[in-house]
Amino acid sequence: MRLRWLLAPLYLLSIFTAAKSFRGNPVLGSRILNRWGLHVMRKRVAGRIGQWRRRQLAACVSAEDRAALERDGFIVKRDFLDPATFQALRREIMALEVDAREAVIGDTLTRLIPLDAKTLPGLPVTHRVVESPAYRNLLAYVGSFRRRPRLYVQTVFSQFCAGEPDIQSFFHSDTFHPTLKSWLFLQDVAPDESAFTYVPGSHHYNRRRLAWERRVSMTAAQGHDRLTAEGSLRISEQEIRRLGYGPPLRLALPANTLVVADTSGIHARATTPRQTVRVSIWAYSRSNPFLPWVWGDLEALPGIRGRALRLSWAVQEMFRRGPKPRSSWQFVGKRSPWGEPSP
Ligand SMILES: O=C(O)CCC(=O)C(=O)O
Ligand SMILES: [Fe+2]
Repeated sequence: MRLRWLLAPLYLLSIFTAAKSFRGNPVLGSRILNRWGLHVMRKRVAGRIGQWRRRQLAACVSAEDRAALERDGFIVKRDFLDPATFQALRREIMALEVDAREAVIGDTLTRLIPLDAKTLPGLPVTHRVVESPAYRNLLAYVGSFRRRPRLYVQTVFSQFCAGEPDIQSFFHSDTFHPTLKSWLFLQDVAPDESAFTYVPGSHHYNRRRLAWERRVSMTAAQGHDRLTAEGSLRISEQEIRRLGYGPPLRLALPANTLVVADTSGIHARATTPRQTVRVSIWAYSRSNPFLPWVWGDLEALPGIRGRALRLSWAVQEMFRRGPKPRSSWQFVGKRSPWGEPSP
């Protein structure tokens, strides 16, 4: 209890950061403050500042891409790379065999291989693609920051084992402010496979959405839904309709399609009845959403550049106590993106 009081100033200050856990922070999770509108106010202010940052970056993408993001909350670029570059990139990724991290969440195993200062120098085509203005400008615009995204080869093995559906397969918003995730699919994703699914327009909030968020935020800290308690509000399809949004769109897309999404909108990973493998170059970026500028990337500093991800993983490992359940992220030794996981 005393510790909570000592931490009170930090809890208060985190109102002005990307902190999102209702359960982990008694200020953000306070029923009274959220009844008065704390959560909704953070969403509105961060949304406005995010729009302003995006306007600063508007010149780096086409009018068509800006219109797609505004309308849908995501941008889809089919045939993103020319065929020869795509094949060369795919060959490089297929031949990778390096230290990977895995987690089994519900019935799904996800493997992550970082694309960073350790792996990228051995992957010249991939390196060129992920540093290219065509790629980085789209990510910067949707993410509303000129920052180095965290990059990985992500492999999703659906129906890897018997279990509950993967938590990613329930509709949710990742966080309260504009934020970026992107997938460059390295193989086709068929309509009955684990396609990324998004509710078009749900990155915009209307009055009903704000009223719903206010209601949920009041009890999220005590509620039994872990995702919601951690600040990624889960929502049912019925509720999505009630808030006035249209039907979810399953993005079943051919290889060499780039999807760049604002995952503050409502989305999920489609469930599939089959064992499937989905490999993509996955990018993720999140910054303090209240910053009124797009620059200032600490992760681009010499010495940290391209190493931030492994540093943060090393810190996580340092603080980890006790046995690691398979549901938590851990290094599993050398893996290749398409390699069969161990049972
Ligand atoms: O992998 C997907 O299709 C979506 C998963 C998801 O919800 C996320 O990464 O935030
Ligand atoms: Fe998500």
